[in-house]
Amino acid sequence: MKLLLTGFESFGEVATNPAQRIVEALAADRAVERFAKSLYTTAILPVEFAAAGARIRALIEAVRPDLILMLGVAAGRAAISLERIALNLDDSPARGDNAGAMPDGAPIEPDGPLALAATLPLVELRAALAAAGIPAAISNHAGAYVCNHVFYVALRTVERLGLPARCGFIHVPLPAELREAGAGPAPALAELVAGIRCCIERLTVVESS
Ligand code: PCA
Repeated sequence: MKLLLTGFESFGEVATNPAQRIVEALAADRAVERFAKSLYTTAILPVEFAAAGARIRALIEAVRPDLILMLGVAAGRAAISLERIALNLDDSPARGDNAGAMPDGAPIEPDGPLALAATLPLVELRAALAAAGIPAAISNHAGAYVCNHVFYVALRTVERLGLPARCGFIHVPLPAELREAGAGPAPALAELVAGIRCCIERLTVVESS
């Protein structure tokens, strides 16, 4: 079983991206590799539409993973968000990416489908997280910024290569340690790490059963 786990570098007002911290923590946790019985590839993607899309495509082509889990931060959310739909849309007319690109409602692939669905068992993952006491919800789409772009490109790449891979995107909130004082309650970083570990465990059990 080959697992590809990705996070993102920092951007805009997010000085430290918790997605990067979670990927680093899990990469250092060899127990994950044991229960996943996996070849475990991790990567931190740039917050740039074009470069991040090219990188996820190249990673999937090179690794040909069985499970692709991509993580990003959604600073305004309070729970782990399991994303349901990737849109064929880059839309960020007021906020540039880390390379300064500000797409204004452009399709990612002019001839691609308008939307694609995650191929993870989202309801099961939400239940597993709830059972572990970790706040989680299903989100119907991942926005139209770089996370959505990577999510869409990953699903298209899996489709194009005909891989029997499960593929999904999870947004995490800004954890308590990385929030400004008074920004409202949030899970601790360790809780987010435990949540993603729980998802990987659940998916690898589902995968091998
Ligand atoms: N979050 C952004 C891009 C990188 C990240 O971690 C997003 O939600 O699109």
